[in-house]
Amino acid sequence: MKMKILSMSCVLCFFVACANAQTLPVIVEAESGKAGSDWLVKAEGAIKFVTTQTDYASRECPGGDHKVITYKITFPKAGTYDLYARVRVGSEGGNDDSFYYAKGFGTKTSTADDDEWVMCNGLFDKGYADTQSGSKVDDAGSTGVQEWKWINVSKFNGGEPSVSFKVKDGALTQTFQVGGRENGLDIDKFAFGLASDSYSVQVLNSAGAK
Ligand SMILES: [Ca+2]
Ligand SMILES: [Ca+2]
Repeated sequence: MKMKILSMSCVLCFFVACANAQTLPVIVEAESGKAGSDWLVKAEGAIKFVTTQTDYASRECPGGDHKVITYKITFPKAGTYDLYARVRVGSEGGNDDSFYYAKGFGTKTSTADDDEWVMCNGLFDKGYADTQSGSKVDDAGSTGVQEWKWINVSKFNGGEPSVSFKVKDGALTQTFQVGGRENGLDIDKFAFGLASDSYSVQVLNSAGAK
């Protein structure tokens, strides 16, 4: 009987260890990229973020290199990753709530209509706020404007079908680009998390925190 209890507790330990083995998301500070001239880096307290100075150059794509930010990201391992974004929509709500992200890794053409870029629009009432710290960011969520919030961009159709990002062995370092669309949207950071895992607001906020 004692052996049985012992082996049961071993099994429990094993499951707890597995639960803790979740791969942490890769955090990409929005202000860490090579930004085109339309982007401003701002700071509020400990938070640094980016925001576009002008409204649309195009309603289908960034519309110019001045609207693009380029990141180099090294992933810990191969896999399919979801893209998350931590954003804050301005007081004009539906006029302050969109950006573009590249449809897959690599350097895209900033003026290439919509086949190289995904529109991520309609964020004004989406997202998971910091107050929802235990909530899993498994979809777009529902939170208002003028507060920081996380969105699983890869699980949200913001005007165009969303995409996930495939990382292969031997090619762990990748180029990723985003583009400005509406002004009034602040972007603090992005995260790439394995599509097979889910992450709470708390985990997304604490991973890579500095
Ligand atoms: Ca605006
Ligand atoms: Ca930031």
